[in-house]
Amino acid sequence: MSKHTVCLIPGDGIGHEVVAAARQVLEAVAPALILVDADAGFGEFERRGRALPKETLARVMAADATLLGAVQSPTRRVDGYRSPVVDLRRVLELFACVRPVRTPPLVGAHPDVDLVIVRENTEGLYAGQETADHDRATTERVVTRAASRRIARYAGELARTQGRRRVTIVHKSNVLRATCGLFREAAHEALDAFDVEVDEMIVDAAAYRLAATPEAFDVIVTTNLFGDILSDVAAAAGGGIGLCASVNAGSDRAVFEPVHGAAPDIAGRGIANPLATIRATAMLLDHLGLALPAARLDAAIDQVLESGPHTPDLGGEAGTSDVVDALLECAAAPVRTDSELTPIQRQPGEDL
Ligand code: GGG
Repeated sequence: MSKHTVCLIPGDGIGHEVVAAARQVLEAVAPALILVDADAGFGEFERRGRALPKETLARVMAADATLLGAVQSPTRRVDGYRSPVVDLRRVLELFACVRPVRTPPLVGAHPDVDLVIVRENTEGLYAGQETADHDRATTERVVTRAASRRIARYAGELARTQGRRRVTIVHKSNVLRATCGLFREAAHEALDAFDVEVDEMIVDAAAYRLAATPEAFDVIVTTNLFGDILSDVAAAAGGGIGLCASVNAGSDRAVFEPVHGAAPDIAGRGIANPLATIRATAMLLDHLGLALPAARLDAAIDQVLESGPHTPDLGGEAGTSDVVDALLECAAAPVRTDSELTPIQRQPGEDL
């Protein structure tokens, strides 16, 4: 039996509902996991003065993997506040944000989409290096050759291990010649070492193509803010941000989260779609080597998408708990027998 520890951080808004749903699912499909709770977010800052308390960081560092719900940083400036998401990525050196998008089994979904956005997670505009006085504000956009090569290598490795054919470098080097120019050059240098097709696209063209013909993409590698925006554009082809999951990965730690934010407009109403967080949970289980419960969960998500119940973001009337109940029922049904799994899929002592 595995004794992995998973840290659960609800964060703000619907993060509480979707992480509670994930906890229920984890307890059912991987009962041997040790689940540890921790707090972070703007609510935590308001309550205790720190958005990312030291004890939370310690629990994340001690865990084998972390699941984060959603964080809602205020749009206004608040003295002493920093986004805990940005801090977690920086402190733990979670340099890659990986966001897969696939055609969901939903009527009317864009067909044949199967892409992954690999986003540099530690520098660039999203790193939040800003100064401001009353009349002028600046953001420092740092792009280094080392970080650009590292993220491109990560994209190349991901393409290789997932059997993908092409990596598209997305940038804006026709205007941002220094920063995007360096990213573009370093990404090409790193990807030269891989046996994959490499092409490139200007970010505005990539946004249009992602909206119009998302099936044309395979792996995208890009800088921090571009990746953040493009993954929301791509999420439309994956059934919406209520379905898309991501991982922030470093060399020895990983924090999984839904792509969606805290959705304060529906928080506390019991109608948040938990499926993006549960898809992130399946990715987390896979990361821990628990391939069977991960596959069960993925299959159960697809089944619930196909037959319902659906929350209002998908046009249904179900609540979060209805979706979780249906999902647990699907996950409990036998998907494949153990002997049908290849030795690679079957892990010694794996939870069922
Ligand atoms: N689960 C992803 C999420 O929370 N997205 C919103 C986000 O990234 N917020 C950053 C922040 O508000 O600090």
